[in-house]
Amino acid sequence: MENKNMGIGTRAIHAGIIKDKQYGSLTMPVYQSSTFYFKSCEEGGRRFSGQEDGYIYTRLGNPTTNTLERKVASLEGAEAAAATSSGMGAISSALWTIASAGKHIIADSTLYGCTFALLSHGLPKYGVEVTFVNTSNLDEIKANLKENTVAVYLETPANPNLKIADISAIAQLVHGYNKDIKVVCDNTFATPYLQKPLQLGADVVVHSATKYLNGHGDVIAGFVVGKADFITEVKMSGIKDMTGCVMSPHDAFLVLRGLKTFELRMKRHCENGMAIAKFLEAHPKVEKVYYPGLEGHKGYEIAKKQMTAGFGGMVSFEIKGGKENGMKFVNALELCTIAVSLGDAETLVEHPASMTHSTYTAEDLKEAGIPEGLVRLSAGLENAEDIIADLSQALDRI
Ligand code: LCS
Repeated sequence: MENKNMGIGTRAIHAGIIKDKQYGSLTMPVYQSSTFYFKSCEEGGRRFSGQEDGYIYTRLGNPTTNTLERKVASLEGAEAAAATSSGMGAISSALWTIASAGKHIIADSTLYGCTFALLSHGLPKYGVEVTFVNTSNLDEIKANLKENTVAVYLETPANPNLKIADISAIAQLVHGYNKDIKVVCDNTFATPYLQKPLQLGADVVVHSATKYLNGHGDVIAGFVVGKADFITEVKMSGIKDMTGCVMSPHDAFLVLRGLKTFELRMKRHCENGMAIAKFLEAHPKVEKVYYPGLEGHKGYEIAKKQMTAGFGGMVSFEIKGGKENGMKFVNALELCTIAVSLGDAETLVEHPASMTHSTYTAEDLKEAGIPEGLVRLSAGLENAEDIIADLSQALDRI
């Protein structure tokens, strides 16, 4: 079933599904098989040479995984998608397909930590040059575009400070300079429920499907999404030969199941995110709230333009009194869970200065733009009043 005019809730359930003719199974079965038999050497030959469609080996394709890829491509309004075993698998497979020694990438300086590590250490080790800029400032991108630039990489909203970049303005600028440069956008925080970067002019979308797309905290998974030719290249080079980071059929099944409630979950995440952000904004013990749906947020106008159905479930905020009070607050939470990751049914909270960035000195934190009292919260699916009651009692105990 493929009808681009249907709503995202309908497509999250039906898109990509080919009805099971053998047994009439409602859900896509898990084809938990590493390999697929051929009737003859001749048939095997035709499959390997591409003369005949059909499965060969699960690293090259699998019916359960391919169903999920068609569904995610439909959600992003894209020609094709490649499923990977993690978000980092998606990002590294995409960037290794695009870049090679001697090429140049422009990346935003606010990125998920492991993406930052890939761009600052991993790729340069093999001769790829990377320049970090603030992609919210178009002049910084313009000043760094060069003849060998092959990609501009960004997250919006960005992890962890929810900085917003203007996807369509960036795509126009970059493609005006050279139409072959790929604008790559990590859409993990917004998801296609809120934002479709390809329709805004980006060339490639990457996802950590570990988060909202699966939504149940029981899978590590990722996607690369874009034009069919590029996705074929990612599958045949970036995934098949370079990273090998193929998604398992069982994980594909879990993400297919998670996506059935995608629209319902995203609506609730957004409602809870907004209610929490408003509560925190009015609280005297909170210095600052970073939520793109608040009018005071630097990127509010752009977020309103490009995030069409809400502002997401991620809220970062700064507790007055620095690291000590940040830790006191997080340790006092009873309903909210102290954990990294995001986009799950449970509200998850992390304090970068004492947890993910605990090796940073006070100076390092300042340079990375992470205040010592910063707390990152992923609004879950609980009732907003219960989450807020927990935040309130923990703030009272500081
Ligand atoms: N992109 C973003 C924006 C992320 O937040 C993450 C993981 C990744 C990519 C990588 O995806 P993975 O390989 O884990 O599926 N973010 C995490 C976080 O903020 N806490 O724990 C993981």
